[in-house]
Amino acid sequence: MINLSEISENLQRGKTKVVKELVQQAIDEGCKPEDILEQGLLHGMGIIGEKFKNNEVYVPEVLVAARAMNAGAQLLKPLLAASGVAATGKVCIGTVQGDLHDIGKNLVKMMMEGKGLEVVDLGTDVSADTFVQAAIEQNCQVICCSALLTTTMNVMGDVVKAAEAAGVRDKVKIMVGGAPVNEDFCKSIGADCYTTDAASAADAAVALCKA
Ligand code: B1M
Repeated sequence: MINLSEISENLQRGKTKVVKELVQQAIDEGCKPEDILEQGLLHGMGIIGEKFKNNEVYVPEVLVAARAMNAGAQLLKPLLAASGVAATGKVCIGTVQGDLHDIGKNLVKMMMEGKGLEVVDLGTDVSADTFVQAAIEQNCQVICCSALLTTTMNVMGDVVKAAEAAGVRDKVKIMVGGAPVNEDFCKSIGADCYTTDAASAADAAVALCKA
């Protein structure tokens, strides 16, 4: 039986091929996809994050770890989405302007799809106007903004203002999340909902679409 810490260790070393093999092995052995994600992939990414902060590893190491993380997560996607039922709403999601971090955003997207939501992925470095235009043109009930940098989180406030300026603030809900964001920040910019992680973001988006 596979030890999920092997996935974490190989992710930290950026061994994409090995990570994919181990994730597949864990799936085949019947491990819960949530456990593979939390105890394998996210655990490894968390350690890389700490080392990055302490200047023990640098951007190239983080990038290869991120690639391994995404490759492993792709294998889990159909399993995490397996509980999905008929679409319960439509949302758009992106990482805000100036910010290229997309691992968390991709996880949020995956969980939302797993709940049956239709998700329009706007990618990274998304301007406030692009979020709002996409929501209008694609008829999204919720705009989901992710930010990982203290220098970019303020773009979320611009999204709220852009929705007001476009006259759609009463028609679209705005959700925010990402490591530097919290409930107080969410309230201060006038957004509708903050959640800490991908699973609760998906639950909250479903609730907002139903409301
Ligand atoms: Co960057 N980076 N990075 N980085 N990076 C951080 C964020 C940092 C905290 C590291 C550090 O120094 N401690 C720091 C930010 C400091 C700050 O602002 N206070 C930082 C920095 C400084 C930078 C650069 C400026 C470094 C440089 O160039 N000198 C640069 C900026 C580039 C840019 O964006 N313009 C940079 C670059 C990079 C890489 C490209 C190397 C790479 C990104 C690769 C990629 O995403 N494709 C990278 C990475 C990987 C990280 C760390 C190590 C890991 C982030 C991650 O993916 N975590 C990160 C350190 C850390 O977080 N410990 C760091 C795993 C992911 C699953 O978690 O994204 O938090 P997270 O998502 C969670 C929740 O936050 C939540 O759900 C997710 C899962 O449950 N969530 C939402 C996210 N979005 C949500 C939306 C919601 C709800 C919940 O509703 C809509």
